[in-house]
Amino acid sequence: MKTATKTALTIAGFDPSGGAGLQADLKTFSAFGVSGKTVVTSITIQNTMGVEGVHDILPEVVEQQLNAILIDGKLDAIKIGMLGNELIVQLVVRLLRRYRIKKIVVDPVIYSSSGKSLLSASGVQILKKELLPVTFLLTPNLKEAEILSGIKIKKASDRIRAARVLIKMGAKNILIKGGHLKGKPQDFLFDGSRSLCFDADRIPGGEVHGTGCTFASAITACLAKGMDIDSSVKEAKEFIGISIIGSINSGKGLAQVEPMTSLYKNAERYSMSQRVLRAVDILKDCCIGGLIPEVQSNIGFGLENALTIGDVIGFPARIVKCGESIIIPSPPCFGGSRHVADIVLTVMQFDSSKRAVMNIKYNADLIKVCRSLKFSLASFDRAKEPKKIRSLEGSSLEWGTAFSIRKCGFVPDIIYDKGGMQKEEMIRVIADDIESLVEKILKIHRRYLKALT
Ligand code: PXL
Repeated sequence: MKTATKTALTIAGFDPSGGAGLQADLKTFSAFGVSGKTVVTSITIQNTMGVEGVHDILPEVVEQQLNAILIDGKLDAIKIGMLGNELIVQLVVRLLRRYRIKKIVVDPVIYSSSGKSLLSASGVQILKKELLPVTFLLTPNLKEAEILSGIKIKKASDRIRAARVLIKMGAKNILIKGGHLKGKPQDFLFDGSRSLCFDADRIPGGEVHGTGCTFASAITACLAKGMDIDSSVKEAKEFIGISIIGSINSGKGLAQVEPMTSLYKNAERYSMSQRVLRAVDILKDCCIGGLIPEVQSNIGFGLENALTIGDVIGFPARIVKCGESIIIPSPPCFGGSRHVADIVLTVMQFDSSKRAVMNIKYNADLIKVCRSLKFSLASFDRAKEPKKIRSLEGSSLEWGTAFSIRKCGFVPDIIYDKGGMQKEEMIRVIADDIESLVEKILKIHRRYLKALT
């Protein structure tokens, strides 16, 4: 028999576009390995362009759904999102009280991103009066915190006043999300005596639909797994960042957060390491030792949307010349090749479809070979690197790569330089992916061998 995993329930609205509400919540629970259950409170009519209509479910139908789930087994945590109206708020509170569930996260959904009301005015009053006293964590955005507390939040210090009011109303913990304030998005957690701020960098791009639901569900999943509130918020914050970076543009309106991003990324990581291992096996079999420079070679292959060195797989102990062939002293890993990863990340900023790079030795014959293969080439001169950049460790290759691409007008197949003070001259071969990189390397290798004989 399958062992029971942790379970979480979401009580929320249905969004046909799949970006927010129940669907986002369920995906998020799954991404954390938590088994999810869903009770629908309202059917919204919406797509990526906004909410057109709202049809609340009959209160007795919500009650029957909730009862069916509550009698069926233990829930480790509950997330509450859109409730629609006061009758639904009331019955949810009544049932939750009866079952004495402790870990209740309330995302007080009042308006949609497009401004449509998702909770009636009297629903807001009942939420304040009856739902907050059973709430373990309330996760309002700034506007919701203002509406519920009656306090205008203009600056960071207003948050604690609003949070105090909400604690007085009965919620045990308040997390006021700062995503809509100017500057760095900072979330503010308060338990009545202790406060904690969570910082993150603002992710470029416009507004993304479904972030509130996904964030609150991620916290709920962490709480369900037994994590404490601080670690739950921290982990959920990381998760929502990754899910925003992976957001999907599937319609004519807003992009939608993608809670599966971290799972997709991990699956991609696994398949990439397999592909890279296969690639070096081929390079080994083809005895490309003659292409390896004094400082040895490395390969970098970036995840789709790679942003940091940790998103680029490479060989921590490089690819080492061993006579005519090569050896791999240690297996590839993400974050394993700083220099080549710097090149991959820079290339990807110009053309995200070019994700693989390998450095090979430079000589005039090899440049001739690359030209004869009709590869596009660009070069940079290390002596021309601005002093300011040279003093920054690790930035030379980024500068040289960006310089070459700008000069060329596109990402070429080859970027080379003739070295500098204690820097060996080098050729970097650039390709879409690891397989086409191997193809290019082997073309160079074969023609180079021919040229030598
Ligand atoms: O993001 C708030 C929200 C929550 N739940 C549902 C929604 C929306 C916003 O549109 O549709 C169902």
